Amino acid sequence: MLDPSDANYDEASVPDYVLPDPLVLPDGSSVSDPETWQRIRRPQILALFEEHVYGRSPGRPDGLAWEVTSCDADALRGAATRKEVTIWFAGRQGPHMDLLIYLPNDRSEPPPLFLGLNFYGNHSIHPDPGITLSDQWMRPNPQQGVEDHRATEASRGAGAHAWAVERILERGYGLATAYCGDLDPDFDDGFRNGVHRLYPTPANVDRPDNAWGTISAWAWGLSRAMDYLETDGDVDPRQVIAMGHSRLGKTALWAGAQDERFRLVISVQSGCGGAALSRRRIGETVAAINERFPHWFCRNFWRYNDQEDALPIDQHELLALIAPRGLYVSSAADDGWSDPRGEFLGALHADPVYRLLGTDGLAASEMPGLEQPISSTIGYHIRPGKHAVMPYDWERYMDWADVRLGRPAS
Ligand code: GTR
Repeated sequence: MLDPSDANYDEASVPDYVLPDPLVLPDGSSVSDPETWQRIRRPQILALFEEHVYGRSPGRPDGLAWEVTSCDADALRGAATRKEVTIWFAGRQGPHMDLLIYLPNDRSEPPPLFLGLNFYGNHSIHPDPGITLSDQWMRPNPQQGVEDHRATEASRGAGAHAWAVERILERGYGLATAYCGDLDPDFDDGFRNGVHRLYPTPANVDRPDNAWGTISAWAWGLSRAMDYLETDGDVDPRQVIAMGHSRLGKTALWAGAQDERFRLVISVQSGCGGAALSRRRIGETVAAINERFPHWFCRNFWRYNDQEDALPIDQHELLALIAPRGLYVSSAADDGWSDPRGEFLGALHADPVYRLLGTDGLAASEMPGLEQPISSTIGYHIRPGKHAVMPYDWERYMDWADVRLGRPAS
């Protein structure tokens, strides 16, 4: 099984490849106006990603319901209002997602808000003792205080380094997050748990090869959070920013591609199956990701293990599906497994679609140096260091979001 220690990181080994052109229709004619993109080409590309990569998701379920389970207007020493909302997917039983929301108390109107899934439960993002401790299954991780697949009191705040909660609030943004395992626990169980079980195939043995995988289930959850946020008068639902790191960055991109309610989308080192071009075959490859995480994508994606050139799309076209909405791709220099150059090139090759739709696209033709952020409609930065979300990253996302949302620099 190919893991990060025996992958290829040599740029010289990247094979020659030809990327599919998002602005060419199957009959060979060009897409030369926004209307043809929006009406014909965009749905075609979206359908290809559903069919060949992530699998097809259901829409909003009829049984969707929610309940605000706690609200503290004096959280974080008075800086924030903290709400917890349970979102039920099939009536008030069975799978549900617990959404944690922080809103800055220093606000005159409903603020824009970052929405992203977390890896180890809402209680992991901040030591705030008022956050309900998750009782869901967790991946084993002693550093996160996880014992026997469950969170413990030691889990509180164990992932806080990745969430600049105080800075987000100081800069006038809200934050909403939910545990990805509420939607689908991150292991291969044949899709019997999580939200997949609400949509069973006969005996779950004849799952179609385009049935939704785990990343699709997580992305679906972001849309269900959005369903709720649209009803919460304390946030501005037109200014919700989907963001995520790594596997949850792939998730944010796929959610943003499918659901045009997300105003801005931020990918943090999303790598293979995220912002990085699959055809480069460097760092994590399609075969490596499918072997290590057989549940993340749809079964059809397996056909492209070591056959990347046969893919009818590449990941720049996933990014193009977000156009003309703002998209920020960020990389880390020591994270070769995510292929930083491939992430930049994904953004660069989405640029023609962004320009067709009347935006400034990506204001760069070469990969910038370290800590030289690009702040066009497609934003990008690469910083020194490893696979992580750092305070530097958050500051750049907020600088960029301030521009995209027309807010005064904060
Ligand atoms: C790795 C995986 C990557 C990335 C990462 C993460 O093991 O190979 O695709 O998603 O996990 O989510 O942290």
